[in-house]
Amino acid sequence: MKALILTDVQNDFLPGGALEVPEGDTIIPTINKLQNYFPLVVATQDWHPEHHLSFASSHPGKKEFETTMLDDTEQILWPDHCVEGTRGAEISGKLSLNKAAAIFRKGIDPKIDSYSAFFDNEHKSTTGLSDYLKGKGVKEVYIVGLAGDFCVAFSALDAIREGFKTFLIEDGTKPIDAQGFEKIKAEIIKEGGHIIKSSTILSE
Ligand code: VGL
Ligand code: ZN
Repeated sequence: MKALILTDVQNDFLPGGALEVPEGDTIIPTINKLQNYFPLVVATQDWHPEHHLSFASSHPGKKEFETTMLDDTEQILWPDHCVEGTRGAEISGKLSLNKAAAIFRKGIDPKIDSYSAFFDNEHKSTTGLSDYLKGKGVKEVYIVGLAGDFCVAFSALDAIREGFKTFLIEDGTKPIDAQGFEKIKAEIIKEGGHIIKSSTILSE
């Protein structure tokens, strides 16, 4: 069984949003088409309380996109984004959600960030997504959404570790930083993941 994971297609990650991904909106028509080819579709939502520790505004003297240490993990300090209940945190109205069986929220713990759809950045707590997928007999996961170099890539790496055959659909995502994306794609391949194009699926 195959599952498609729609990662963080939220207003704040789209052009005009608080943490916009360049051309992030251009992937939405592709993602909408892809959904028809999967028996299971799930979505994720970055969902932070106000004053989340991943926000630069929570660290006086620090600027956006600088880093700091949170516990023993290096944390990039982001603009305030995807604050629970705000319009920026809403999934884009252009994304079809009719086929989505469930939405998994992450980043809820005020003190720890969570890029991956599966675990927080320190692998201390799970979102429940892995057990959910395994419970449905999923063996292969296909990942799309935003941002390619963060939540999409981290989700792919965790999916591999969780034992899923893992595919990142390259034209179903856009990165914040193109160079960082190239690096982490190489890591995904090294770990046994696959980078594919949507045409492989849409022509089936
Ligand atoms: C994301 C940075 C901070 C993402 C979420 O969805 O890729 N990136 N929070
Ligand atoms: Zn976030």
